[in-house]
Amino acid sequence: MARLTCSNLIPALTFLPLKSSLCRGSLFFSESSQLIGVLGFGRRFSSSSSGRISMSLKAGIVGLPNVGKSTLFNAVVENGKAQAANFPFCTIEPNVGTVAVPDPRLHVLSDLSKSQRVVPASIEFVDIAGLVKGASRGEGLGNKFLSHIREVDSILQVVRCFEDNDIVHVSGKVDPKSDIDVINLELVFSDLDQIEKRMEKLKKGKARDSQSKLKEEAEKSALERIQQALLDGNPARSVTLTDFEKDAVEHLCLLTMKPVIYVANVAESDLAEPRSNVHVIEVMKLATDFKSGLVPISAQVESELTELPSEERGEYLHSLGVNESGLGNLIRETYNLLGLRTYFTSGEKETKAWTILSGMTAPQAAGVIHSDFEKGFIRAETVSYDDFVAAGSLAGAREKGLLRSEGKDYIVQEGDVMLFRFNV
Ligand SMILES: Nc1nc2c(ncn2[C@@H]2O[C@H](COP(=O)(O)OP(=O)(O)OP(=O)(O)O)[C@@H](O)[C@H]2O)c(=O)[nH]1
Ligand SMILES: [Mg+2]
Repeated sequence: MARLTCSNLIPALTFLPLKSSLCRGSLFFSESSQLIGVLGFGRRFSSSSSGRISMSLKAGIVGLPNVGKSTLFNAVVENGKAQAANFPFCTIEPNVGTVAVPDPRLHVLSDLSKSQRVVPASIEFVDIAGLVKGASRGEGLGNKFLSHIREVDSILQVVRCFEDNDIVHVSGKVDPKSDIDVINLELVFSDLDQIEKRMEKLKKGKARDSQSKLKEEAEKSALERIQQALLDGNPARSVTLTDFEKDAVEHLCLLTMKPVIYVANVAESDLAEPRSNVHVIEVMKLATDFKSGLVPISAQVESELTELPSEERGEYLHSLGVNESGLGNLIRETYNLLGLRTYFTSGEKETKAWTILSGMTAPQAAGVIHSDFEKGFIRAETVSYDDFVAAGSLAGAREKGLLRSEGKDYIVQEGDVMLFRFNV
């Protein structure tokens, strides 16, 4: 099962801040003691390999100072108000905002079900202060900055690929490879430092029972291999670990364990053909070597788009030679990078996208709506998105024999439309 790290730093049971009304669930159908479906509950979560669900899904925007991180944050987060200005270390405290994941299937389902409202899946973006060489030793905003990165589940590394003599570059020239090296090296140094401290503690071996001893041994063995990988210049995520080892090292929240997407911030003139920019080609090569994603974007254009009335946005994009804004792509890539999947509930009250981790069973997926759904799970009436659309409704799917009654071991598939039966 996909794993997300460090969310245990976030207090349990944080409700989605999209709408305050989401904090209260409403049961919409009851059949003797069985309740079917709940609308309105929203929870953020992540999961360890044990299947235990904890809260939060955060993508951290990281990079050198003055490369466009806050500009991107303001574009991606509705009503984003981070200060973005032409001087390094403009951002000190992190800016946090929630972003809806665009999904055209939601509107199709909502039209078919005549839903009163549509609730998309969401992820949280965190705009973090710029990082410079020596940060792991306290340079620039140093260690404080690094602790903010520890709290996120994935990293969006913004790399400056636009030339503009008016915008200060902290090292004096646009050089993506050198910029990426600086960031990655600081993350590696910070992890090495943490591993060294942890190894010292583990040497003292405080485990009392055999189970704890086993875990300590697993942690030690994993950390030795990670340390070697880091010394060879490779990230912690490149090391193959067993689920038990992953669990054992999870509490360290290693920075290079987090998945990365490189966001190539290009000039508006490069938007139509980003590959014509040599800097983008360079970032592309590195992203392939590091088995990471790449999304070219113009933070400047995206932020200008948010200032325009929606009817003028298409025309502006057209004038730049592109059909759509790059934000949807960035959000979807981030969602995929986190190993997330979507299932839907759809009824007259609302159509809603629920976020789960790849590999979750039906009761675990039900638990995302409410823990009672997981505890009292009986079965899940399930139909694929395509079959739902073909049949026009859940009732239509039932008539055509397309509605399946799935049990506790069913692995929820991307796009399933579900109705849970459970005992409370
Ligand atoms: N020409 C151009 N300027 C940009 C682009 N993106 C950002 N800028 C400018 O670069 C400057 C810095 O942008 P910010 O978004 O504040 O950069 P940051 O990475 O958040 O900087 P720190 O918070 O200091 O680390 C601002 O003046 C932006 O207008 C871009 O795509 N093209
Ligand atoms: Mg900033």
